[in-house]
Amino acid sequence: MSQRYRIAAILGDGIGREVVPEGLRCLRAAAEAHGFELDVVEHDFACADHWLRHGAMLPPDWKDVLGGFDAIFFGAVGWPEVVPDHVSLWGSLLQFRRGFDQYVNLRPVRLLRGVRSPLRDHGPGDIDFRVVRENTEGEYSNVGGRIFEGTDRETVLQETVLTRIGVDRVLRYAFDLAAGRPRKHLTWATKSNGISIAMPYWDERAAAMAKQYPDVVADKDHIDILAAKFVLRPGQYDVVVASNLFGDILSDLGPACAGTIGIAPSANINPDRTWPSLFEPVHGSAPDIAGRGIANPVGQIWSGAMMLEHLGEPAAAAAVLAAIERVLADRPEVLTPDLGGPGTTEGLGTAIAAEIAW
Ligand code: GGG
Repeated sequence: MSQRYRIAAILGDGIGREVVPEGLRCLRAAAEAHGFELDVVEHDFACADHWLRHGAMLPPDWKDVLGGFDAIFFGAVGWPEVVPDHVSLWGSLLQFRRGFDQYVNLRPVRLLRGVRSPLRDHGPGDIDFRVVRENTEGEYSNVGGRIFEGTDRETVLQETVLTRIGVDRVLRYAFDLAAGRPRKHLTWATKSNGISIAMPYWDERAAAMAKQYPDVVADKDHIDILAAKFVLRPGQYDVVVASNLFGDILSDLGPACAGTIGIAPSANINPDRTWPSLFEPVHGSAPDIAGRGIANPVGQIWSGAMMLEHLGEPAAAAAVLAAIERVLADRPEVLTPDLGGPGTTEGLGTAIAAEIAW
């Protein structure tokens, strides 16, 4: 009997509603070609429409509803005309990351064949690194408040939260990842000269972890110069580990250097496998282009490949990525406008699915 995986699909808002169907199209093609089954259940929460109907982003029993799936395939969240962005994010995606202890956000950055980098002198293969973003604490703490509101003493505080368990577990994941890669190089992002309590602690834990990995060449960069070096010399990076906010920024900047944020995938991983992991493109809901059928589905499809890898289908995952690369390189007529082509979301998704099935 063939292996069967239960997948929760959440389309979310904006272009999430356009790219998830293309991701599913490609996943189904991969399942057919590689002899496994996908049991996909779509959920209509974690979107502005759910907020309008119920006054909340999620149903109260969301954890029971999603907790039994093998993985979650997520689009994008955010429709600021209806729900303030911090409300929609804290009401959905951040609940999933925390509730399912998805403490690693793995975001590959690769310059693929067929994609032009805005950086001079960079071609396919020249950029290939992984951003490991801490995903459950740090600057995304929701700890703080406002006092003396509406007075001239109005004061706003928001704390960064680092726990020893939280820092060590994401560092360990990143060092393990670096140890398994040919270059065995890890850079940790910091800002310990300015953020004088939290970041020296982050540095201390990273330096202690480095001692346990003598084969990994580990160094640190302050976030400001690290961002500059991503643009100037992205080829020097291999694994970059960063706090929640720094990792979020770096994992948008990296793919922008590698052509377009539209192709960037991510995996919100619960490495202990006690809860489902969640796979989503790095990009958001992009209200400015939503509904026009021109969003790039590659970030969603590549996230699907990461999901297959996580589920234990590495051959199918590799086939999806190879199909993406072939279509990007050889089918300029189906590429979406962010890639310089005249194509549509559906056209690009269909072309990649056909290539997987071939
Ligand atoms: N597909 C990802 C998405 O919807 N992102 C919206 C967003 O603002 N994310 C912030 C984050 O990843 O922390």
